[in-house]
Amino acid sequence: MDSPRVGIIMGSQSDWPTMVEAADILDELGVEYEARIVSAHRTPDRLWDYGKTAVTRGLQVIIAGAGGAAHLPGMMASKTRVPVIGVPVQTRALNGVDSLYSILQMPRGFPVATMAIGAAGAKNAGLMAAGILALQDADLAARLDQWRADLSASIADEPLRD
Ligand code: RP5
Repeated sequence: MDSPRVGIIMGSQSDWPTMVEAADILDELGVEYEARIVSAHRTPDRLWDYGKTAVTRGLQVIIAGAGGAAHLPGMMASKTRVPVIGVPVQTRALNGVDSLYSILQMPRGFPVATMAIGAAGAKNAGLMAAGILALQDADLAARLDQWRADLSASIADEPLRD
């Protein structure tokens, strides 16, 4: 099996129903990935090791999802130059606005590409990762172009009437 080019990390098992959207679209596009639970607060040493070894393990994009005080994407961006795409997981208390602001407001010098809150953000994170990899991978670029064309073709010209 090829080594993963994308790392999908999340703060908790409870984030998986959101982050599976990223995994599913990467499966559909034939992109190798790994999925790991890495928590900024609960497993900081695991976060440190993951970031420290990301480049040497061949990861080219990291998708990081977390909710609430969502420090995982930003902390990962501080530890590796591998581009980090952040997914704000929807929370019960504040609907994910807490996650969004936690991920979005990075200090200058350590960017995180922040997606929309929840499942749409996770799916777009997968598509964004594929788009980055497609810059150097013509076969993947063709698959992504086809996926986009299929989506466009599936949109009706007119709304269905009741
Ligand atoms: C964050 O706390 C996780 O990313 C998750 O979204 C949130 C809640 O975690 P659990 O209490 O469900 O494990 O660290």
